[in-house]
Amino acid sequence: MVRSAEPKPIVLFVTGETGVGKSTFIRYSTGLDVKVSDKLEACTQKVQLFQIPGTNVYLADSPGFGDTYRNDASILAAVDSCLADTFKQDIKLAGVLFLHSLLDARMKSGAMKNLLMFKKMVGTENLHKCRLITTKWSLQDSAISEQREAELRTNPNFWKPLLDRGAQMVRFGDSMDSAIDIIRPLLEGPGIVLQLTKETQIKGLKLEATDAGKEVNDDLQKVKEVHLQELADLEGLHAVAMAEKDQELVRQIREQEAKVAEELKQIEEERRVLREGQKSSDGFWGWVARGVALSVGIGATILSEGALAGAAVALLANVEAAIQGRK
Ligand SMILES: Nc1nc2c(ncn2[C@@H]2O[C@H](COP(=O)(O)OP(=O)(O)OP(=O)(O)O)[C@@H](O)[C@H]2O)c(=O)[nH]1
Ligand SMILES: [Mg+2]
Repeated sequence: MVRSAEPKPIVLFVTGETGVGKSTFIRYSTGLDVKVSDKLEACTQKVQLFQIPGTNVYLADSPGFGDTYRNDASILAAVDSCLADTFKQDIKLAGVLFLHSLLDARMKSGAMKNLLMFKKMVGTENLHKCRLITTKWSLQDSAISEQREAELRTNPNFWKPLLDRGAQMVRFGDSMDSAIDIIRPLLEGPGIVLQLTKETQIKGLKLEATDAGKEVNDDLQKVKEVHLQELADLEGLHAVAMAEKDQELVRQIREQEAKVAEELKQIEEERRVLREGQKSSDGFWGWVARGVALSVGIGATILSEGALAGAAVALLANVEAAIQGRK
């Protein structure tokens, strides 16, 4: 079996809004049976590693940030923990893949939120190692996709500033070849340390003091204020309902108050995560340090030993040969 010349793992971080096709991209890249969502709700819940079989290349699949506050702090903490451990273990982060689906006519709030978080986590100096990947080309007329692609490229609120500073825009063509073509050039050259990692690991900042953490914290604060106002309004209504002895209305108000109180509790929990971060006993790459075989069983099982996984090995072997040939 062909093995990479480098003994240490090389990792690519995969990010983007829920449902854009992160897991699908990893499925194509690795030939592994990565769980893909078929519903609207988010499928990938935590950061997971997938190895391209027979190589030392790993893809870190991460959950998308929501367009509400819900789990954003927990997601950011999980991402920080994975990247921090990658940094501490001196494992090469070869690049970041930011995926975006072309199916939506407009940039919705979820897409904008993920773009903003991407910018704050990565840092301008690392954009040359970032690929902005458009997905789902096969699901609609290519003229529509091309029009949306052009808008992403030229609009200063979307991808233009990132492209101007070194990021590259690429199309994902629903195939293993296409995925490997995107990955291949990133494997060369030195790795990067993301802004988020520099902030937490080098400057020693708490998550809440990082650029990305501040963004999440601001969102949490805004939602908290809305909920506190809601509680105040409900209290007023409650008094009226009591005066009118409207038992049914009182019951409904109490129910609503309990819901808002629960939301506020969750917001406080998310803020706690931002203050304290996420502790992982073993570290993200602990299994490598312990000498556990670089198996494909970390995130998934091989889809098909022969066809897909074999193709990945062959493609990456070509990559390695090409890199070695140039040295
Ligand atoms: N044809 C096609 N379908 C895609 C592509 N990317 C994603 N899909 C479909 O879109 C849906 C969501 O894809 P996932 O890969 O689960 O998306 P995700 O980004 O991992 O989503 P979360 O894990 O929820 O964050 C699935 O039904 C996929 O089959 C693509 O490039 N082409
Ligand atoms: Mg997923």
